[in-house]
Amino acid sequence: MTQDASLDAYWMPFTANRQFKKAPRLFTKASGMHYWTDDGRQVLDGVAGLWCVNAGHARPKIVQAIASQAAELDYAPPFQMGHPKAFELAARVAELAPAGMNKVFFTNSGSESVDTALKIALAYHRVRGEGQRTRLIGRERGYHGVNFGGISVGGMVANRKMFGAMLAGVDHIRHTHDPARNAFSVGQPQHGAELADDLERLVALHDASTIAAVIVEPVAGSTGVLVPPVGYLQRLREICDKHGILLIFDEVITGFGRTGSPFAAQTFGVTPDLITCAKGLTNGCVPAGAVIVKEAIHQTFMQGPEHLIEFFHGYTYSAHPLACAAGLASLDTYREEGLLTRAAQLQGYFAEALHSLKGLPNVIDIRNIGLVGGIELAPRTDAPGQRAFDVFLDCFQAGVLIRTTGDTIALSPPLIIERPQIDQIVGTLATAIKRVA
Ligand code: PXG
Ligand code: PLP
Repeated sequence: MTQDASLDAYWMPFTANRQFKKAPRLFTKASGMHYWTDDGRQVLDGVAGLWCVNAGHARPKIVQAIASQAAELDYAPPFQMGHPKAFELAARVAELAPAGMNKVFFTNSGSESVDTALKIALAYHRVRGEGQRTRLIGRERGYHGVNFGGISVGGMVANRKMFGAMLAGVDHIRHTHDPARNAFSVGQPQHGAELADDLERLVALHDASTIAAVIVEPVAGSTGVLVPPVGYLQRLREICDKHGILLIFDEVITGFGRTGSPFAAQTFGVTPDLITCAKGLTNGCVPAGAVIVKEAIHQTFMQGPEHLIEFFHGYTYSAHPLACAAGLASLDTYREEGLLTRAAQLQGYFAEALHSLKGLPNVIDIRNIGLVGGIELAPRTDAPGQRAFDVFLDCFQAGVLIRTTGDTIALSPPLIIERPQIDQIVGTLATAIKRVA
């Protein structure tokens, strides 16, 4: 098949461009749990767009809020100026966050939230007179977006290897994936809390006095849905406290209800010092992200002459009026429909459906928490990722959108999903997995 010339100019992100343009997959409409393709086929959304459309698509209240906001106040400069909805949204986000985390810095994406959080951590230590704490610690297999800070602390080799030295002074603790002990765990795996002690190894190597912060995803998403072992995050918190290291939870995927609470911090009962979020903040409708910060950290910055800028950072589009309007309407929708805790109610049914795939050809692990699931397939010899991608194509043809990363199939449906739709996703997947050799 030759390529359609009208598709030429767009260099697509994280896409096999040449392959895609020979057989394009285009969505032209969305509503509720569904997309429609350009050839009019309905596709059930098993991934909430890209882990972001938590209340489902084209929700009237959100659509209306964005439209009215565009007409009323299209843009307001965020530096030395404000607009009411920015303050309102910050307060609403703070209300949802764990107690004591009540300051909110706005960005436009998860990647920007991550780089913002890392900068807050560095500046915080410097303001407190511990400017030698410059080291940032990530985790193997972590995904923290694509900006230089995020790929430096990130732990996915394909996202790092092309980009030189990245940030200096970064190290990584081990990942928690341990299929030998934990394969097919339902919910949190039992084994691996001790992997948090790997941070002690880095403290012994670098000395705690050089370490500013540790960043982890409470549930790793992009790398294939890795659920934290029981006790792991608690132990990480204890070690950070012991050494004065800030703990950053990257909740870009887990934020806004994915694991059954507003934030995964609440699901797992561990409060970090900073939370990065994006995606569900605006139900994916307008690009936006945020960093939620503990009161005491923010307070540390609020000293010196009052006419001075406390933190030299921000984006032209921080707290964009359209994003704030979309954010407020999204939070209203989540609240009215109980969506931020709905995953807790559905997770038993979801888990049972997912784990029914155990025993199908090539299925080597199944992982789940809340309304997120990972089904790992054995890679084909010499063609890693291809088997899962073929399953993705098969499901797409059969009217279900899933996501693959390597040979793991990831599911994270909109939180409005109903049980028959869970059955449809898992049934379609089962057929595809059996068909794809
Ligand atoms: N941190 C985490 C934990 C994420 O999951 C980002 C940061 C970056 O967010 P932005 O908005 O800059 O994309 C993410 C994003 C996938 C996939 O393949 C996951 C994400 C983005 C794109 C693809 O599963 N997560
Ligand atoms: N590059 C140039 C030349 C700029 O003037 C600006 C912002 O004014 C930026 C980059 C950063 O853009 P943003 O604030 O949208 O991140």
